[in-house]
Amino acid sequence: MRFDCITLFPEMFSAITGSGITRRALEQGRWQLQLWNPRDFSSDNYRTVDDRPYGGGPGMVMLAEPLEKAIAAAREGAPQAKVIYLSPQGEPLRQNMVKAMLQELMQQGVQDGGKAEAADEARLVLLCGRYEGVDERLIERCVDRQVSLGDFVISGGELAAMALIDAVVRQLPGVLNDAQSAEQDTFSDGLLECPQYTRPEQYAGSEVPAVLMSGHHANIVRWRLKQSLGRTAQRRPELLQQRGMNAMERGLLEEFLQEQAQDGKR
Ligand code: 9WO
Repeated sequence: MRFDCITLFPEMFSAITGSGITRRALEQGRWQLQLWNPRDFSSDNYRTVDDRPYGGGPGMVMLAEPLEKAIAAAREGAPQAKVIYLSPQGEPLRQNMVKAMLQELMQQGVQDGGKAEAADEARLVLLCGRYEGVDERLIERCVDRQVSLGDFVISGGELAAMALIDAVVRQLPGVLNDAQSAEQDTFSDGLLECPQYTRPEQYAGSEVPAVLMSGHHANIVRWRLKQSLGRTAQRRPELLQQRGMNAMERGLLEEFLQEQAQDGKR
């Protein structure tokens, strides 16, 4: 699987190539990164990649031509590769979208002959904007999809692109070990994570919940699900609404709320 990023700041991507799970998966050949700097595709001696916005106003807008040339270079040999523009105007990224992207990429890899070249032919192009954005005609001509991480503005698309790559790569088979399994993540079953504890047993006068020290596995599983349901109900009720609950889960949520009311009285 190959990610091609169009970026004026290729050095930033050392954040995912240089550390952690994404680095290990890269070293194992499970994914590849190609970086394309629009400056290398500009047509003047100054290597210009931006200009003032028509209609006036602050800031600069990225020129269409160097970006289109960079995108063409990124797609060479993979005409089916989709182009994603990371922007606050995009569709909100969700875990389901991450999973669908992974599926689509793995499907591309299979169609293009499996095994060796597959890692290369399953390709996603990520367009990272800077300044005030990108000439709209470039978006119309080249972008298949716009994706947003949420309703906030940052200085450019790079951090968002890296977040997207990280989210997809950690879903690849064999990237996480059993203990880290992506199936245990928040959102794998549409719920927030339960609280986590590690040593020491007492910290700043506060104890680890007794059930976690009991060694009673079934009770622990039940407690964790109850906490996840309770947290999701209180912090992200819309997630629980979408997901629904079975009778057992409704009982656990009821228990959570009663226990919380009890704790409140103490
Ligand atoms: C910059 C700017 C400067 C002066 C006046 C108005 C301005 N708006 C912007 C702006 O929104 N720039 C964006 C920076 C252009 C597209 C790339 N950038 C970006 C992507 N910021 N935030 C994102 C992003 C991407 C995905 N999810 C959340 C945020």
